[in-house]
Amino acid sequence: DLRRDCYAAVDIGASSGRVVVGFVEDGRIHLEEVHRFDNRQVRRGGHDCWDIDLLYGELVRGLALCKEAGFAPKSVGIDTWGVDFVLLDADDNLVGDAVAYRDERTQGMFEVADAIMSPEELYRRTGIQRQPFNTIYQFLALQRENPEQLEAAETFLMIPDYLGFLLTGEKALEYTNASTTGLLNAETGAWDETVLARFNIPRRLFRNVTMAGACLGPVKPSIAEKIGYDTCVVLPATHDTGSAFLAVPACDLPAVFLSSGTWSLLGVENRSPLTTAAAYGENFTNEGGYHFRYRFLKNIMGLWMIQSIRRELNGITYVVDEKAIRKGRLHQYMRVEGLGQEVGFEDLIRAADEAECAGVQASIVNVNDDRFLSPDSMIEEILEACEETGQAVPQTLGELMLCVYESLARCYREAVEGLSSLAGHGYKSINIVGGGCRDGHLNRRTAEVCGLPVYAGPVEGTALGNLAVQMLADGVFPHLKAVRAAIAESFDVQKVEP
Ligand code: LFR
Repeated sequence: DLRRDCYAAVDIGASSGRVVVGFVEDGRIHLEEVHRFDNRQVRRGGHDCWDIDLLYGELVRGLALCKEAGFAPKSVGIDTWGVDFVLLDADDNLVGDAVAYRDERTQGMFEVADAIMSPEELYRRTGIQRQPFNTIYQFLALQRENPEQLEAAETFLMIPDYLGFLLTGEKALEYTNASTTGLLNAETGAWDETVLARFNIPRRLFRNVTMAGACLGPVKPSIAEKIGYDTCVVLPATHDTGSAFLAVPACDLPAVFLSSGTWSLLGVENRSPLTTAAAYGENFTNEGGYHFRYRFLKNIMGLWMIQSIRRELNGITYVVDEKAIRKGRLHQYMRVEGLGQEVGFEDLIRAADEAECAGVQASIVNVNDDRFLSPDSMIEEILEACEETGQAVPQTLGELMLCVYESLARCYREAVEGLSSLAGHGYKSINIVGGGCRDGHLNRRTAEVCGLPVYAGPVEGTALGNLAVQMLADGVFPHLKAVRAAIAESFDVQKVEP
């Protein structure tokens, strides 16, 4: 007997993906994770790219596993990280690769862009923070390196749009993720014609955006056969951060939201975009949200630094290089006592706890320096940054981790201060959702450094937000407020006092 009154969230982040089934029983939301898989970049044509075929394979496998777990979801929603895209030709075949946002191709593109339109004007129009990986800069890189790809292309789809297209044969550009391109007008939510024209980005590639909650279409018969049931694809907030913010059961208002994963996305939800000179100066973004909300937030380097340290200690490189898989160096930090064969996150947290107990004074790095976006060695990059600023260079894993945690927490504090000064009022709490809210050390540092109580949970924030929109679309809940209340009822949220 397959359960039908349930929904599947496919949530793919830069480091892992999962398929989670959600349903409501006795007014509570229940989740069951049916599939989890790694995501990594591959080196293709001289660039770091996403392995889209692999991700699609895992997605379909996850949907098939739903059935094995006793579910035949009514609908499926897909969310991923933002900014990245594919181009399709007139026959809907891929043109070029799905280049990953950390790839170096956008280096130097700020200068190119600034000569076309001042960054202040671009911000006034789009409301999107300046980040080297924004889609607009990827387009400028493509114009230089592969103009023939732009000529051959007929369709621009973002990663979740493309995965949805593979399932249904239907094309749509969902609004929340489209806003991360830096090509939408912040006020109207439509493609900014002036930006497209001035940057010479072909208008024909872009169809009108579709709002989250819309139905993309039924899955193709061949897919239904493969997964063992009929279902349709509903568009959630396909930008993972958009989904994550939906799932925040905010306590102690006004509250700051923090989606904690590969990135730490720290901000608030606004009813209108804030594109003033002051907001530009603080480099806060106005990403499009569900139902006329704006995510006013800042990207902070986040767990990426910790994930990279761990991978490095385990001798694994993030980008799978055809020639040099597992070429990672064995580092002196491997010799730290008590570390097992494979370094886990708990080892890193313990090392930081111990250094803290020993009274180590943390060195501080600017975590948002672009040098940490994609360094060859995260460990060496951090050590170098400490050295260059005349601070103590971490000698042990504990000192290194303490440096990362303290630096992250201070960056959170600066962002909260920035939010307060822009809003003209303070905030009463920080609400953290996503995998990072399991990191007890980070929660504690955050509460202490920011001087605010931290509410940690739910862990599966992004998948929950994805499911929330599907449930709203199906009439399970009347409005977002009701879903958030149900989320608060259904999941443990841990309070950490400063
Ligand atoms: C988080 C995220 C951020 C976006 C970054 C790159 O996973 O989606 O919101 O700035 O990835 O797309």
